[in-house]
Amino acid sequence: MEIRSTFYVKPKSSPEREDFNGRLALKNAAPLWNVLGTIVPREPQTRTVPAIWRYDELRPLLMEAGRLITAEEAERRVVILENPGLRGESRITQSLYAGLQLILPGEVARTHRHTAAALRLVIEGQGAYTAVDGERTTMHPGDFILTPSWAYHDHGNPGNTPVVWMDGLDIPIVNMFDSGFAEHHPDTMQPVSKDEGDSQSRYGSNLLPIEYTPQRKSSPLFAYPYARSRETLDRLHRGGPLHPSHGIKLQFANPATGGYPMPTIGAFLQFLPRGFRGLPYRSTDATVFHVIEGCGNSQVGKTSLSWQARDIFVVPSWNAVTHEATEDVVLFSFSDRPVQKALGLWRELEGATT
Ligand code: 1HN
Repeated sequence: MEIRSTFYVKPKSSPEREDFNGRLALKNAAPLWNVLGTIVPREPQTRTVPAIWRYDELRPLLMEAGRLITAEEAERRVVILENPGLRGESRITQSLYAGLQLILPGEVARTHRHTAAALRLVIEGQGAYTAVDGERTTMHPGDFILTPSWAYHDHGNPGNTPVVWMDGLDIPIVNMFDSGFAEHHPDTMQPVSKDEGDSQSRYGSNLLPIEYTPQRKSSPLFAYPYARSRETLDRLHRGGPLHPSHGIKLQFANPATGGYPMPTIGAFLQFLPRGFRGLPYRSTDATVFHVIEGCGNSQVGKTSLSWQARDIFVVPSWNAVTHEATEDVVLFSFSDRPVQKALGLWRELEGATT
């Protein structure tokens, strides 16, 4: 990688130094002074680039995948969204994976679990379910659904329309630690042991089981229905005020702790009224946005991205972003913010300059 930082200037090369570097290389060693500015940048120097995935362009390809391979053969029929700066790495940002998953009427995606945690944001279709911990949740467009680390999960579509959702996983984080495990459940469809809505009643009604002690690091509420969060945005919009960069922006919460829904992934929902022109904002958590409603454009660093409902776009770490809404807009987004905060790394800045 080219050194763009002014924090540290790479020393000049000389035949003697090159010879020395060559002899270090033979011993699996290298001089720090040639890489210091790259590995310790003055500010983030990411390979992740601003990018957009237009649903209108990807949907026909996803439906073609539906003819090419079954959910059974694929295990999960997913088209990975790869950042153009990170091709071949199965990631949309340095730390996160994203994909578009299709499940056709009558299909099931068999039960498995893995240490990587997942979120789903439903994009289109009705009548599919995802099952976690013995409870099925029916998926509706805009619903935000969690699959915690090491939780058995399967999907099925007993309805009669194709169902598509965005998957977001912390795979690059898990793999950075080489802590990935996965296994199948003995049953294709895990046994249903709870009524639909059980976790919603138990944890999602401003009440908790008496003396509740969290059983895992993720939210015990694994579905956040869009109908409820949309109504919240609507009420808050009527009450104002708007944040100058974010409009009305909320974070999804673990009702048992008030913290993020998962230890590795934070998720957010925001409303931008028609005509909104935000001020620039930057943060160190590269963020994946999905447009639930409306259209507009975002200036991301030097790149202008115009988007409409169902598109997905990425704002890399420390890139200034400015959102504009040409209609009333609802944006869902997710990032590794909980990890950065836990490690004391997270920074944000309002305004375009450092
Ligand atoms: C996975 O288990 C799902 O359960 C989706 O729907 C995408 C990408 C990589 C690894 C596991 C799912 C995945 C995945």
